[in-house]
Amino acid sequence: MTDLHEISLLLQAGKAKAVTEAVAQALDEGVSAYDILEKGLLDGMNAVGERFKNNEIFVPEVLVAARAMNRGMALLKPLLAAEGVEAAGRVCIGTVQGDLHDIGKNLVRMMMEGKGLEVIDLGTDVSPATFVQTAIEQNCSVICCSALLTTTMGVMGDVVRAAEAAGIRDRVRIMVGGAPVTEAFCRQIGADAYSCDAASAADKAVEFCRELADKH
Ligand code: B1M
Repeated sequence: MTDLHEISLLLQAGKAKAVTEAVAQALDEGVSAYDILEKGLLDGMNAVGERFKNNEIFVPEVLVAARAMNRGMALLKPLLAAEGVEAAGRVCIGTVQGDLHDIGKNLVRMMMEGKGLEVIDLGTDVSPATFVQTAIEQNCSVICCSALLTTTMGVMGDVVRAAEAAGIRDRVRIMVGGAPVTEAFCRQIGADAYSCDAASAADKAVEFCRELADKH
């Protein structure tokens, strides 16, 4: 019988092939996709997120763990849909217009997926209109903006204004992050939350999704 904690440990070690094999074996043995997700993959990714937050591991380790997570998830996704497991919420994420840095944004996306969120990745160089249009059309609870340049971080303020102009400000939370972004900047532009790292961003997004689900 596959030990689900073993899947968590394999994921933390970034062993993508071994994770895929262990997930396939657990499914063969009749373990539910939900249990494999919760007690194996998400448990592992939560541990990775905590260690990353505490500076015990760094970007390369997170990326290999996230790759292992994605491989395992690929086997589970169709089954989870069939089991009726609902995502913890839906968010869209992108690097703002004029900015092509995406390593941090990808890490944030992976951590959010690791928390069970459905993440629509808009890529880089994303205009305020695209963020807002996606949030409306895909019914996202959170818009997540990343910026790495002092010359592009101002676009985050344009995203807030575009959301206000579209009349969705009461039902969509706007999160910002990236090396030059600060808590004070977040407040100044009227965004809802600043996170300094990927793990905190994922925690905050889950919190916002829960809050909005309770409200509506
Ligand atoms: Co660029 N670059 N770069 N670059 N680059 C910086 C950002 C820079 C600080 C380097 C420097 O001069 N010291 C500087 C910016 C200066 C400034 O604005 N003050 C700079 C510059 C100037 C430029 C160009 C203009 C250079 C040029 O062409 N003259 C150019 C701009 C291109 C463009 O975007 N239009 C450019 C290009 C590039 C590359 C293409 C070569 C490459 C990007 C590759 C890629 O991303 N695919 C690149 C890189 C790699 C860097 C550095 C070296 C590393 C950035 C990185 O990936 N960090 C960077 C210098 C540095 O930071 N040491 C630099 C690792 C990543 C994990 O961290 O993105 O901060 P970070 O993400 C963190 C948190 O910030 C947070 O979570 C992540 C994980 O904890 N986070 C969020 C991020 N987004 C979040 C969103 C959230 C919440 C948290 O909520 C929604």
